[in-house]
Amino acid sequence: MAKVKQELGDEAVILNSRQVKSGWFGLFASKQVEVIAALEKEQIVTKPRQPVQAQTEPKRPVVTPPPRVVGTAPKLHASLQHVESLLSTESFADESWEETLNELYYTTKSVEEAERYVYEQVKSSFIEPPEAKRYVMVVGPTGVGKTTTLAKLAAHFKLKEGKTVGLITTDTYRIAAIEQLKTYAEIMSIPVEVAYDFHDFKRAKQLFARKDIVLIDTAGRNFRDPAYVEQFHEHHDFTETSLSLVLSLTSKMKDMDMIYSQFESLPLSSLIFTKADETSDIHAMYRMVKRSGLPVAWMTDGQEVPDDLIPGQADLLTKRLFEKEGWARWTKQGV
Ligand SMILES: Nc1nc2c(ncn2[C@@H]2O[C@H](COP(=O)(O)OP(=O)(O)OP(=O)(O)O)[C@@H](O)[C@H]2O)c(=O)[nH]1
Ligand SMILES: [Mg+2]
Repeated sequence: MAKVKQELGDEAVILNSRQVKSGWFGLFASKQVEVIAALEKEQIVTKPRQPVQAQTEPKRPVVTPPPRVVGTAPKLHASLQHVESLLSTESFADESWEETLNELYYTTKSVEEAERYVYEQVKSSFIEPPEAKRYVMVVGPTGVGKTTTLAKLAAHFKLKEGKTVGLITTDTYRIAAIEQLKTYAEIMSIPVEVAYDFHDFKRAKQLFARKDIVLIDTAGRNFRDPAYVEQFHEHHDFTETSLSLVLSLTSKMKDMDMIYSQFESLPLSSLIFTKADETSDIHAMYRMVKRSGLPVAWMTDGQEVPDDLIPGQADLLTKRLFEKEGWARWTKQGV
């Protein structure tokens, strides 16, 4: 950096550096470092720097690099390091905003402008969630927080929206699962029906015929059975059912991808992300939204029923994502 600054001035940035070998067929080779540095975009200078090498070694001819390293994503200006660290995560691997960001920064010299660009890109990927249909069903793997989220939703619809609510659980594998939902329902004075099969389910729906909204809990393991999935399609009318896939933000990206593949054949209408409080990387949400093209109905950030529930509005999700990334400044500025 000192050498670069000496030649190009304080404004110079290092675009790329790599080790190069010299010598005949590797003989007498010594380690050298080739550095590509630049000033303003218009005046990119790609000049091989004096290779850094031991004093005792003879000088080697300098390797002249091509004017621009094709196929290598341009790195961002040093002032945009926090942006670069976000973009280098797996969730943003498919995006190529670096060039635009550099251009924006070189033209405006404003970190805020570059931040605003990323913020707006992320925000525009979140589709506003449609209003919940009369039946709201949650699906997803074991332990992601389906039942807890359903209890939060029951409280939300009853207390905040003043609706009449009914609960149906089709998760009958564990007695504890039924008890869990019944306990929440009792506290909120909401009726619960347990459906052991599709026949029971139909009956439960009839019992709740006069409820404004009916929330349905499911067991993740059912969806591993192709016969169940086939029946599931037959027995549910998805014109009146919002089907939400629940994903935990604490899952590894690879696992989240796999879970999504397992459920994507269902007529999903939205995603629900849970456990935002247990991870600092909530940007996986961005990747799943891009992959599925689905809106985020809700996000949850704690075990407290009914408090820890956030509506899936684009501005709230984006703000939350950047807060978690430690870009506190964004929220203060209300970018
Ligand atoms: N920290 C945190 N914990 C949560 C959140 N949502 C749910 N949990 C916890 O996650 C655990 C599992 O939640 P459940 O609601 O039972 O999950 P489930 O998907 O219904 O699980 P199964 O019915 O066993 O498939 C419980 O301890 C919940 O309190 C959240 O947003 N944040
Ligand atoms: Mg459950």
